[in-house]
Amino acid sequence: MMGYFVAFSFSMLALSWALEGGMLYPKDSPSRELKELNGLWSFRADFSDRRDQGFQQQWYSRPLRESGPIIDMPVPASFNDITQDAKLRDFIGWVWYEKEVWIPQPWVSASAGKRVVLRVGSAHYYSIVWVNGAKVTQHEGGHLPFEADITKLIQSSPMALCRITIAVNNTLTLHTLPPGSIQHKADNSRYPPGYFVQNTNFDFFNYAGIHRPVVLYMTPSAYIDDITLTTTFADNVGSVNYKVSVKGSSDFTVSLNLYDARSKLVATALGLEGHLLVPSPNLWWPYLMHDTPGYLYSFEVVMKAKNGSNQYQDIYTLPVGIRTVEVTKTQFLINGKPFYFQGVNKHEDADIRGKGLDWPLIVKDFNLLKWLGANSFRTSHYPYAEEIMDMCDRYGIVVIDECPGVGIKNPESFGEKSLAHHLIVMEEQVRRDKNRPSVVMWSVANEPASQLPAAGYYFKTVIAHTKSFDPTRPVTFVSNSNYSSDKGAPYVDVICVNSYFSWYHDSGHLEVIELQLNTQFDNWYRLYQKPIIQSEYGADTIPGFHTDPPLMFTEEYQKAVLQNYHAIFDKKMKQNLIGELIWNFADFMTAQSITRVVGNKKGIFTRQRQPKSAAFVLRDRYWKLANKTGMLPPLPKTHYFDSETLASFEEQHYDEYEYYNLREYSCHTGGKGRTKREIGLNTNRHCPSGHERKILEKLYNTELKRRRSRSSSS
Ligand code: BDP
Repeated sequence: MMGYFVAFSFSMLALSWALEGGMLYPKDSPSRELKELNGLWSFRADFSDRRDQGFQQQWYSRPLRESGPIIDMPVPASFNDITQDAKLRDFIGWVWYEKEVWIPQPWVSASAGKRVVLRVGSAHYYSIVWVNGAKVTQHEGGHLPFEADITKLIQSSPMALCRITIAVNNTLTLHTLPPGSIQHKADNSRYPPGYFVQNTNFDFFNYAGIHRPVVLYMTPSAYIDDITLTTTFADNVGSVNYKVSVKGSSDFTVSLNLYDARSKLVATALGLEGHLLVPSPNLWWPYLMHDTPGYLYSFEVVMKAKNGSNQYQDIYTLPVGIRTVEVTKTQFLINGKPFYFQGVNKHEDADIRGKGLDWPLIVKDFNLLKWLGANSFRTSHYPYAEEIMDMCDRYGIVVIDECPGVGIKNPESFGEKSLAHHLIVMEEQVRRDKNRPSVVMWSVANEPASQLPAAGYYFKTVIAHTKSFDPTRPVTFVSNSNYSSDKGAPYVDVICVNSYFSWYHDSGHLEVIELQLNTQFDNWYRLYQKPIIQSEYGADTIPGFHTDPPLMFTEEYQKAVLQNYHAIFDKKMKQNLIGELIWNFADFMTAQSITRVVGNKKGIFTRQRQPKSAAFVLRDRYWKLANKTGMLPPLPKTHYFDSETLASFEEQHYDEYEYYNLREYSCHTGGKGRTKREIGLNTNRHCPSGHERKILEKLYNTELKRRRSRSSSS
């Protein structure tokens, strides 16, 4: 399978998907059902010397509790920080998960015409799955979903408990993504027998386990397998271009319905491929660029099939945002308008759960992004959970969708074997995220050794391959190589550069930042004439450390680094700088090292999501930028509030209001023709000021008092 890729020429690679079938996010519909398997699973790490006891003893062939001791393990979560056992925290090798579940009877009966699928949102990194002792699938790589059709298996013993066993191995080699290497330390005077460590070239803790939801879902046996949507917009008409694939029957009809956000039908069509035209569409806009960012239509596919005398219907609905993306020599255009990435880099990382999906954390992070005035993030350094990406689509948060190609440094990791795997990973990632309006660019790697001779062919191939599956989005990778020796940069659409002036170089010398940054931008632009994103910059900061003048690791130093960078950003954004992404949104865990104090502390928020001083600097900047670049949606000059709507309006617009200036206001007290008491509020957006909320409250209360005293005196 792997050899398949390298045997074909470059142009052949562009012609076909190697992956079998689609990877639609499992959801309920009138024809589909879902059973979540999140919660407690049985768990055992295989501590045997060769980590192969589980396979020798076939732990999958009977309940895990029968082959040895088990512990409870939450899913989704990394296993590393769940117990007090240091050996498990740093464990490398196979861990075994197991859950026993009942399958709903209507799913199982052979005559019911149903298909049952087991889907894992992601597991780190290599997974093998058994159901009732029979192997059903295996998958290489974390961060992306995989699934297995288990219909036949469960139909063969319909009344039995279904035992799901998943073995997961977190070992990284030179050919995995991310790459790593196992180092055996043979000196018995210094290390115990069999001692080995996992080396990696990336700066985050190598959390492992089942990180995203595991579900069983049911579809009819003739079913909608995949949907590919692209959108265009011209002359005030939007076009949703669709391609649907159906499996399980060759005798079927497909109809498509497009609904707006109020569930009003706006277009219909028939057939597997075509266009739905939407006159005067509501476009999908980024947060702070429009007053209804993240506008989504619903694309409904209704498939009716026959298999002999059996009839099936399958319904699947996908959100779709109508928007365009374009790159010029100096700009990034969304819907034809210049877009500036004022954003962050993130990690999936938190106390206790590690990289496990966690709803409270997700919602908190989106609230912080909105608070910050951030309109975008990069999924540094791997694809994030589908649930997070859904939020981006809905909130209008723009995403640079990065694959797990982080730390590709060793020449061997640029060889054919690694390349073949990288191509599959890009296919899986595009297959998963291709329909998301929030995703505006793919990033195929972070800080590879792109100065190596092999990097030229490698990135040319990976980028072309990605484009062959998605010609609608630009592709990049993030570089920290010297501009003059980077072999991959000729193939990217946007130059993304990381730099840490006054931190890793010229440590403590804030005064060099402006000059060095200016030179960096000039050099890259002169050579490539492509727009540039500062894809990382920042400084480690221990919250609560303060000095003046600023010293490294203090909150003042982090602020000063940011401000020095911002001075040049302000200049360059008038030329060809199209974005700035702070490193990092929040502190995160790393491997232990003498340069890390319980993790990387470059967050503007702590790991517990509390702001450091720099968060306020960035917040001020982002809201001002949105205001200055005209990205804030124009507020109507005057708002009228009656008593019922006032509270909810304030609630919804609270963030924006802090940054719009309220110049004058006036009260309308229900003159002729007015049935409700109203308060009018005039805004002027060019002069940020304090909290209108307070002014509104005051206005409202004064007005209330006045009316009460009037009515009691009359
Ligand atoms: C960059 C890496 C990022 C690191 C960061 C740092 O892309 O993953 O965490 O440096 O050192 O080089 O803080």
